[in-house]
Formats: sequence, C-alpha cells, structure tokens
Amino acid sequence: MAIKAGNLLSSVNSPSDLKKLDQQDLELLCEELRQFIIDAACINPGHFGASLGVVELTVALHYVFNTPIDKLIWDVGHQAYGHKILTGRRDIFHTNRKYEGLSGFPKMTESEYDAFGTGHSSTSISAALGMAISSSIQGHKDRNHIAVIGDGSMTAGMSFEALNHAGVANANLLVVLNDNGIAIDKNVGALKEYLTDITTSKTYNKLKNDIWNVLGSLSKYGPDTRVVIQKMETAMKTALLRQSNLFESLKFRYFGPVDGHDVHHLTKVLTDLKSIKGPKLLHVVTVKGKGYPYAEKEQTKFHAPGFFNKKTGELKIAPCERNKPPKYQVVFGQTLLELAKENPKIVGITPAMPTGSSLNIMMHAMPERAFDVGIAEQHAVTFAAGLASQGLIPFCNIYSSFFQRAYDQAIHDVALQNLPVVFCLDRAGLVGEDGATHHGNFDISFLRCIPGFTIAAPMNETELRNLMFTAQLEAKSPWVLRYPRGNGVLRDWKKPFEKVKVGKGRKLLDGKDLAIITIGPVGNNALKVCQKLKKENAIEAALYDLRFIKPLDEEMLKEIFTHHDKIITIEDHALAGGMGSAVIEFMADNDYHAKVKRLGIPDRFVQHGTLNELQAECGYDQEHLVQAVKKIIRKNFALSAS
Ligand SMILES: Cc1ncc(C[n+]2csc(CCOP(=O)(O)OP(=O)(O)O)c2C)c(N)n1
Repeated sequence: MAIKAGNLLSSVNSPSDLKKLDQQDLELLCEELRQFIIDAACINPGHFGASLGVVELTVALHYVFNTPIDKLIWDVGHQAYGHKILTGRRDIFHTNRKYEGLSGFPKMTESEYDAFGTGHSSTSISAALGMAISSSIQGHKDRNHIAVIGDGSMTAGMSFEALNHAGVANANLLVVLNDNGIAIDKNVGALKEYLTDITTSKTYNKLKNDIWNVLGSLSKYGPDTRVVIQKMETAMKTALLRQSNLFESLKFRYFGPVDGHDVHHLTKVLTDLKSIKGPKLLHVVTVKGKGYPYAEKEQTKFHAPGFFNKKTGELKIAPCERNKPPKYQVVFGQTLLELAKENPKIVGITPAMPTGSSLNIMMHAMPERAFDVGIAEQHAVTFAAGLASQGLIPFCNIYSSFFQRAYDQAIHDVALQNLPVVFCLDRAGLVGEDGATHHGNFDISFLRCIPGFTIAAPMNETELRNLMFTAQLEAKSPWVLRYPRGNGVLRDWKKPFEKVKVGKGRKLLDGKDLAIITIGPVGNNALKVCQKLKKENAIEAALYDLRFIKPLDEEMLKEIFTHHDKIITIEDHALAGGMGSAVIEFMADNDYHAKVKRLGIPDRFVQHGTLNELQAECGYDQEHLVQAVKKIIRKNFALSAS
C-alpha cells in the first residue's frame, strides 16, 4: 500500500520540482520527508536510522546540485531512502526491498539518479573520483561529483586509498563526511576520536567559522575567489601551527564541521562549495535516527529494526518469527564465549558487526579478548593472522559477502602461512531483502581452490557448535565455517560438545534409486523431499550430508559413485564452482560415470525479496525443491515421479 505524503512532498516528483521550492519551504519539506520515511519503515522493514539522519543533507544536495548530471554517490547506500523518495520513487517506495520492488540500496539500473550501485561500504570516494577524472578527460568541466560517506565507512582502507589518490588528482570532487559518531554499533578507532576532537575543539572551530564568514561572501570576490581562499588557508595554516588537519594533510580542502540538520545553512555551504574546484571535504555532523526519539536513543537497535510500533517504538516480532529455534548468529556468539572460557588462546574478531554477528556476547564478557576492528575486513584477516602466528586461535567472524574483500589476505597472510585462524562466515547463501550486494553466494567457489583450508558447513545449530569446538581443538591450519542468516532448525541445540571427524560427511538416509548430496542447512529441506518421494512415488533416495567441502570425504563419495549412477547435488550457493562442481570434479578425476544434476544458485545475480521467494526462484525452497527434484527424476533419470 502506497504511503501518504504531505502536501509539499507530494509536489516533488523529481529534483527539478524541489528546486522550484522557496528556500523557506525546505524545513517543512524535510519534516514531511522524515515522516514519510518513518511511516514507510515501521510497516515495511528496512534500514532506518541512517536515512533519518541525512534528511536535511539529502534535500540540500538535491536542491543545490544538478543531479543526475552532477554525480551523487551514497556510500553503503542504506541511508539513501530520502534520495529515492525525492528522485521519482515516492509512490512505489512501499515496494522497498520487496521481491521485484525497489532495491534497498542505490542501483544504477533502477534510476538515473543512482549514479553508482552500493551496498558494501567505503567505495564512494573511489567511484566518485573515477567519475570526476572521467569528466575532466571528456571535457565536462562544470560537472560535480559528490561522495556522501559516514564516519564508520570512512574507517575502511579503501576510503583512505581513495583520499590518498584524490588529494593529488586535481579532480572536481566533494566528499561529504556524514559524522554521526556511530556505525551500526558504536564506531571504533582513532579516526573516530580525531573527528570528535575536531568537532569539539573551540580554537579550531572559531578559526573555521571566521573562514566561513569570508567564504559566505565568495560571490562578491568574483574571479578572485581562488586568491581569497588561498590567503585564508595560509593564514589558517599559520594560526593552527601544530594542530594539523588530517584531510588537509592529504591535500583536501577541509570545511566544517557544520550542523547537518540546519537545511538552510547546508544549502548555503554547498552552494559556496560548488564554486571551489578540486578535492574538498565537508564535515557534516548529524544524529543517526534524528527526529524519531526512540531511534535517536537506541541507535543500534534502530539501524534496521524490522517492524515497529510507530507510537511506542516497540519492535514487533512477525507472527511467523515467533517460537522459532534460535538464530545461528546467537548460537555462534554463545558458543564462542563457552569455548573461550575453556581455551585461553581463543580470541574473537569482527569488522564492525558485533551485534549482527553476536560477537558482542564475547566482547561484553571478555573485552580484552574480543575486537571490533571497524569496517576493515582486510585488516581483520591479517590482524587474525598476526594473532595466530603468535599462538592464539582467532575466531574471525565476517559475513560471507564482505569476506570477498579480504581474499588476498586469506590466501597470502593466512593460507600460505598455514595459520590456525577460524573464519566464521555468517550470512552464507541467499540473505533475502538486502539483495544482490549481500548474498553470500560465492565463498565455496573462491575458497575451495586455496590449498590448506578446511571448509565445512553445519546442517544445524548443534553441528555449528561441534564444528567450532573441533576447529579450536585442531588449531593447526585455517578453517572456514559457513552458516546462513536466521533461525536454525533445532530447539534442543545446546548439547555437550562432540568432536567431528575432519573431512567426514554422513549418510542420512539409505536409498537404492538415486543419491542426493547436500551441504549445510538445505539438507533439512532435502530430507523432507526424500521422505515425500518415498511416500508419494515409492522412490528411495539415499541422502548424504557432505559437511566438509574441503577435504572432501573421498571414501563416502566412492561409496556413492559405486552404488549410484543418478545423483543430485543441492546447495545454497552458486552452482559455478560450488559443492556440486566439487563432486563432478571428483567423479571425473576418479573415472566414475554417473548422471549428476545440480541445484543451487544459477549464474546470475539474484536480487532481493524474502528468503523463501529467492530460494523458490532458485528452486530449492521446501516447496520448489520437491518439484525440482521430481523434474530431474522424470526428465534426466527416466524414473516416474508424479
Ligand atoms: C564492506 C562492508 N562491511 C560491512 C558492512 C555492513 N555495514 C552496513 S552499514 C554499516 C555502518 C556504516 O556506518 P557509517 O558509514 O558511519 O554510516 P551510518 O550508518 O552511521 O550512517 C556497516 C558496518 C557493509 N555494508 N560493507
């Protein structure tokens, strides 16, 4: 159902409508936009606090700049709801993150106003710099290129790599640093402290204000603007002496900090900045969740709160979520703490996802042994390698899709040195509403080719615990445990630890007609399929849980290929290079001959929707899996299955 917009917001169907408004209308527009986001998000869950925090900035940017000719890039993109609403997507915003609806992140194919697709953090400055340099090569001299990036995303290596390049590139680039002092959880690290210092330093800000007063009357200097600024900057540098500015050291012109909720001041400042060429950074201070008191107060909870009661701020649990077994994430967090209490060598690492991964459980109980390193996956992996090289056993928890960023570190710093890091890849497989940027579809393919890795996927929560237990007992070489987003399948999961035999799968069902091989929790769906086949079609399918993708259980695979010439593999992972591919490689290498059909994620980017909808699209949710398996049985195996 479409969300009702206020009168002013209803009149804005594109930024050109926005530009027709009087400056004094902007405050009301911000108010209406904020209400619209709140009304939409409480009944259609998504990201929340970040978009509320940039309402004024969003309005000011589109009011001042000439988008889509000027290029506006939202880092991560979870804060771009206001941008979507102002750029022609208001009336379909109720489809946000729904199957075949709007994406929850900027997406180039969705709108010409989405200058660059985002979802993973800290890409905006590089992309904007690329666009700026392209503009200068192609003669678009007056085009502006703006990267809006949060203080959390600024902590990543990529952001600094881009600043380092941009500072000397003489490109027309504006970085807007949206400093709200928080990532999803509290922001961490020295940069955060630096930003706080610079925001609260009275001397510094007085000098900056003086400069602003001069800049405010820029137009009056006409062509001499550049000279005036240079004079002011020299004066500033002399006056500040030792209090150097990080961004200015990187050859950016630094402006701010300014109040990111004063839409009038923002439009004025942005208008002034438009006439200053070269790399510049505007430091904007905002409050995450601004204007919705519950979100301002509990910023982590309201980062992506799910359904909530607009009046009371109470989070609602969807009926289908009630009485479910615990999430894999919670099982991971509690188990890690249990293990760490027994084994003093265990340490925990997360790159900026303490709540999402549940590493926060260990961080609270053992702050000296659990680390949030900021949005820094590459650093997290090599940091883990360093710890492991000195005898510790790091459990490094990274979402599967974010782990892609640390590929070289995994090979060069961990595998090649054969260090006992345990990578826990959360959100492996399809993740649902976050969509294409966040699905963890590729980890099996890109990890199983690395020598020395042990790679396993539990079928349920108890198995996850046992694999974690085994990994820290072994602790001789790198491990990867992949598990999905969301609830497990067992209620009674907390059993005494049992050591798992490394590289050993297990047979779950006997069957003479065909064999099904699975890995991970999708095996639970397959189990039901086999039971159905037996009941409805008298077809007996043997079911095997491979459990280890590396090393492969060669003995079990030999048994399968000896007794079966009809095999189906099922995985919550890309088909290309996944578990099914590993099985086929084994068959070829060992001269077996069988018909092997694979079910999993096809060779394209799956978009967003509920987990069920997406798994259905790929044919391996509970309902479609039965049909898909029956289809293979009829078509490829020439067995009769109704
Ligand atoms: C590479 C990568 N790692 C982790 C994340 C998960 N993530 C999404 S938003 C976010 C926090 C971003 O903080 P900040 O840039 O300060 O923006 P804010 O939410 O405060 O507006 C994180 C860690 C991600 N999107 N990409």
